[in-house]
Amino acid sequence: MKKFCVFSGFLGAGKTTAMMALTKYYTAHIAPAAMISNDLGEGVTLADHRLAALSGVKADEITGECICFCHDVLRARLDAFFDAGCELVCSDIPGFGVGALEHVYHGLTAEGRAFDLAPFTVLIEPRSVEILRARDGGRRAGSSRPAGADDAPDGDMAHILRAQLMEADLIVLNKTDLVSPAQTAQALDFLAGAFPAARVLAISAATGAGLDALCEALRDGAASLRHPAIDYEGDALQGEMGSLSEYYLQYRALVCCDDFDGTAYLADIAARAQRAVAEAGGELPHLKLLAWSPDGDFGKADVLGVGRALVRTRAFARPCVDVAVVLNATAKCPPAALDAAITGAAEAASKEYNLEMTVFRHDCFGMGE
Ligand SMILES: Nc1nc2c(ncn2[C@@H]2O[C@H](COP(=O)(O)OP(=O)(O)O)[C@@H](O)[C@H]2O)c(=O)[nH]1
Ligand SMILES: [Mg+2]
Repeated sequence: MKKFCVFSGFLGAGKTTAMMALTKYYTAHIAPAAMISNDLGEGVTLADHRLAALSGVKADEITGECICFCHDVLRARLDAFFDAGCELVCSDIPGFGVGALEHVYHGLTAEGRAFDLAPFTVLIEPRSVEILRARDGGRRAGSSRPAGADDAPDGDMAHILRAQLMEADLIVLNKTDLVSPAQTAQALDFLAGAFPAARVLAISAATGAGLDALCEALRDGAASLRHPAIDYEGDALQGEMGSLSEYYLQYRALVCCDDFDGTAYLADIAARAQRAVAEAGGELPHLKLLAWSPDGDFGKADVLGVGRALVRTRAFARPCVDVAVVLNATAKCPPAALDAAITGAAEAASKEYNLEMTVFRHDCFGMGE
């Protein structure tokens, strides 16, 4: 069997973490599987792929372009994995993924393909379900009103969340380890009622709960290739998408002492960036901070919003002597202000920790540009 699966979903929902967990679980219990990290930054290895590679997962990346618009590159990556014996390959979508059903699934199908498509999968975390529930304003299942035409106020990205979920064949509620079983059941109920065309299931990519059911759903299920009634060009959706900016910074930091704490350094950058974006009046749905040393040790921190606690995803096992650092962010903030906030945070923290930065890559642009 050769099967391809898109993992869509909001920033920070856990797509990369879930694809890593799925790939490992599928390979161990069903058949060889692999993952592709897709990001818009060009030329260098980005945080998600570096994380997967450091974690020992069979992984590749497509950078500089969305898989929506580079089917030749995507097909070449898939062929390489399928030729190597993989039976399932999953890929995420950069940014927010809205439109991937049309561009990737329908596009590949129209061109002809020699592999199957697994259910179009959309990840969501409990907190985002709460946003939708709060903004629902009495709208109920089966509503004929298209996404983007609801009453959600600006700023909470509810139009993007809703449009993503409308594309789903399979909705995966992730991070269930952070909520109670009753809250999980309530969130699943809401999702099943609001998006009746999709199957819903719950997992925790962190603990592995529910991965067996997810693997079975992808192995046994098929893409419906529906055409959901999403107002892709509508002002509300376009406005939300156009308000986002992408940020990339990759550098090497030379360490001057023998007790440098890489984990604290990442947390320091994260706190400064979070504060600066908040002061600029922006929102920071996802900032990824990954650093690794030549011996393969690595640390990772994630910011999932200006008002949310920093997530210390992984701590360094040892003091570092020399680290490579990748910062990737998507933010609701004009590019110049975002650039100043995050670059300023990295520079200030590096000064504080007495590190000399050698920058390899630095880029920041608005998604609406
Ligand atoms: N508690 C918890 N955290 C998770 C889970 N899945 C992902 N995360 C964390 O959520 C943050 C964002 O995850 P990531 O996979 O980078 O999200 P992506 O932007 O959708 O690819 C990271 O700090 C992850 O460690 C989960 O199942 N439980
Ligand atoms: Mg990711």
